[in-house]
Amino acid sequence: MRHHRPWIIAATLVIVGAAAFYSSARAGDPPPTGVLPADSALWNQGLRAAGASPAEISNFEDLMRLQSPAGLDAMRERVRTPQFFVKYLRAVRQQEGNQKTPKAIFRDNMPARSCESLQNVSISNTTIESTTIDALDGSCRVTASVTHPPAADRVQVFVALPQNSWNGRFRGTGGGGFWGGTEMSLRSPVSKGYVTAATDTGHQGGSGSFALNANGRLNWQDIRNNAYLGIHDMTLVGKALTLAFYGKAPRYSYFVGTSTAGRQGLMEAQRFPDDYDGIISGTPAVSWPRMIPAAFWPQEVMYRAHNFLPKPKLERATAAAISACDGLDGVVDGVIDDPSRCTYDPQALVGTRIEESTFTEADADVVRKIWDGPRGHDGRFLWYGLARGADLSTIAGTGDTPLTGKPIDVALEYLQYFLIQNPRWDWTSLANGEYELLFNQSIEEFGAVIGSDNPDLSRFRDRGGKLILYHGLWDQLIPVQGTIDYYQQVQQKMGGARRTMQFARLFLVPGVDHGFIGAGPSPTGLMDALVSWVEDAKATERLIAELPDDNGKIIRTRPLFPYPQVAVYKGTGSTDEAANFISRAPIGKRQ
Ligand SMILES: [Ca+2]
Repeated sequence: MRHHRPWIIAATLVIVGAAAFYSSARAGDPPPTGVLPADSALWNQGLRAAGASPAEISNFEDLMRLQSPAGLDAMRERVRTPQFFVKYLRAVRQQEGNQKTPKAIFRDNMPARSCESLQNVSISNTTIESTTIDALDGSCRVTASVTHPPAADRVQVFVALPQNSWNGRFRGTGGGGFWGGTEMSLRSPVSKGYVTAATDTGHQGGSGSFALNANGRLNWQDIRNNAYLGIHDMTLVGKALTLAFYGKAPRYSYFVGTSTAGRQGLMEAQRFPDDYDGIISGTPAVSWPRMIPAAFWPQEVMYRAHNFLPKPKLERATAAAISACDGLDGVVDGVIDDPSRCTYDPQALVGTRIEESTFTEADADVVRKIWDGPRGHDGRFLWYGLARGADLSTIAGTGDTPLTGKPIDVALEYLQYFLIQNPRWDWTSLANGEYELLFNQSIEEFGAVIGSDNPDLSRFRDRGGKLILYHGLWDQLIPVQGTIDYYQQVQQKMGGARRTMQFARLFLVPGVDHGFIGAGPSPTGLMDALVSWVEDAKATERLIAELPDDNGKIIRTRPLFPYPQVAVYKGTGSTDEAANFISRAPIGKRQ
């Protein structure tokens, strides 16, 4: 657990998904100012000292511009952590998978016309709002907006096109939480020669308030835009501009992202299978209408029990589960490789002194219910809980004196705006049994629009599409079991495990959280693996995960094999070296 805390902090900054989940403005907060804070000169210094490139510094500045005043305050706290910028950069580069720049496809990869002239490209229901040359990387930047008559909606699309050394490919990016996406995601892909695009999916910012219009009624067009249309619009506009700019369409198209972007990737494979040749869907927010209310479940449990647990108790329960189950995988390393085999019960902690208080039977009951996940009045299964080992304090957040619940924004706002449909709703008015009714409503009202859990990927498969799914087993927001459940449904629908492996593979990553950070090594090389699979028919047989120390030095590597295979220590050699682990089918696991 030594590396857990600082890396989580870095991860919150890195992934727009996590950034939105963790630091999105609360309903009452002033909106982001779009202006750089006074501290930015100091932060630039820190970044430069840590070895940041101008593009990386610019990305950090963009991220700061997206923060609300409250978000900036939180950031000032985080920046004080020792070695913060070293860790931040390491996590940024890790998230990018330390990917290579893929080889250029076309001999002639220069634009056929000026950036400015893209202003005159005609795309149906689309207005080109601006064209500029980016001062930092020299790419042609186009902002466009798409509408869906008769609705008077506006989906903004941001496209970056390399002015030289286009690699012949298109790459779509996605968002996090309620964010559809941001321009900030463009810098890294365009630097590797991709034409790349992002979209706000029809609303700005990270709040769920867009779900209601001025009259307090559901804004269905914006909900659809956020659920699935915005990413498709972005893809069509991005490809049309590519064709116009270079005189040729992209040879290959990829969509890459985690969290909400992971959900968006699955949605593309299901609804618009012609959009992408390859999709990387990390820690996907699949089954959103179940998963998001499930992120409120710990608050429902604690509120119903009149027993809010302080963070040290939650942390103790997690630590106790890890030490009880660490060795089940044959290596004592602070990581449970297969949490589904860990049945540690918090009853064992009852009577333990934790700081100022004692762990009680009631505390054990709360922790047990959080691990089990949401259940209905008769014990009916509603959704999965977090795996043992995952940090509980994110969705079971508490604070203040006397101690009270601090629901995570994305879950609270979903209840407020989508389900109760009242921005002034107070969650502590939730009646007994109401949670289950809201859960049912969520599935029935929004399942078809935003669920993205249709297992029929035949159209995507039949056109040669390839899908890499990956998920950290200690995800503290999105229960990993939901992704396993979805993948098993795909296996059933698509003709079994072997046939599914031919186009879709799932990699589970032990000991890492929603940002792929933790006591376990984080996966690398995902983008390179996908490009090889799509373009050279080399399926991804394994990924290598790496664990850095606080200075960014790699101190452990492990292989990751496609589900349901697991990495097992062969019994000799260092457990810090991937070469000493082999692939094995788990015992007693259904496939
Ligand atoms: Ca272990």
